[in-house]
Amino acid sequence: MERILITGAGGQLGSELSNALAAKYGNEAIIATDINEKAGEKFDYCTFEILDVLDKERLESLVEQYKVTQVYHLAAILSAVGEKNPLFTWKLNMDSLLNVLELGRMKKINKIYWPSSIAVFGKNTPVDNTPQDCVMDPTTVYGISKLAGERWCAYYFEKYGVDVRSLRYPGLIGYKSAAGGGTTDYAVDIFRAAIDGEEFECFLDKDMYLPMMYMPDAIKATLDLMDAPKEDITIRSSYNVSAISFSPKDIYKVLLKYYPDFKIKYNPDFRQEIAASWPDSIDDTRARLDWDWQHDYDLEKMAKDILSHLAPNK
Ligand code: AKB
Repeated sequence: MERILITGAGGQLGSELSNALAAKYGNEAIIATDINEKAGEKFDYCTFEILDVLDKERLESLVEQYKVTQVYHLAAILSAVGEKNPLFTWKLNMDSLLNVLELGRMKKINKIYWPSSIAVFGKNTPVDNTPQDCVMDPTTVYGISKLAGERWCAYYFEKYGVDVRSLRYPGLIGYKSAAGGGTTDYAVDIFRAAIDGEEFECFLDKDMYLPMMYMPDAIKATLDLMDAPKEDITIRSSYNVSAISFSPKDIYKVLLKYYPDFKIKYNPDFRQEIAASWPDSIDDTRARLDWDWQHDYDLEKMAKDILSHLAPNK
């Protein structure tokens, strides 16, 4: 029986991925962990443990206690927040990944999932249809940690045979939990403002195109990658995956169809510079060839789905 430990389970991706993994493997298979005790409120359906991912001994003892077979290591500090404390971001993002990879090397777990990001790309990366392999010169500490992490994943696979798999997520858009600390988060927050009838202040320029993905597609990509036969996985650093690309102006136009009085004002801050260093769109041919990746949601379909689930707060 699989026993799956998820770090950072209380986060935007973690809460939905934990649910999807519970639906697939059964509630008793899931050990959701988070540093934040309050996150436990989301996990009445499965085991929940407090875990600081820098605490290597506790991580190892949880793995032994619950006979864990797979770790989904999601805990990380994202791009915008990471710039406020670069050294701690590096420490948290890198040391925690190495703690998990070491469990793989010691054969204490069989499989690892670790997310990378489009933040691995930089100013000299081709902007359109960014290839899997190209110049990568990230400008944020988050991006640097993801690029180094990708190399560590490939290293642990090649040297020690650790079955670690990874995706370079675009901006992820969900409505079930708040986003936390990313440059792409405006595309999550704009829905709440539209529904609540508030003017939205956008921290990116109106024409700032970025690759994005609706959460159900991100969950599907993750589960498909983890299910793929080992021999089909030809990339052990991290796969490009893509779904949609849009700008703040594009998403605003879609929301106007539902809320004709919705107002937006553009007030770009330091996140605009981060976004400008990232690609507009991603070439994910390898994911499509290796494990049949296909996305389901475009911008219109995503917006319709999100708005059908959200109600005004007031
Ligand atoms: C961020 O904006 O930092 C993240 C990401 C693209 O990895 N959403």
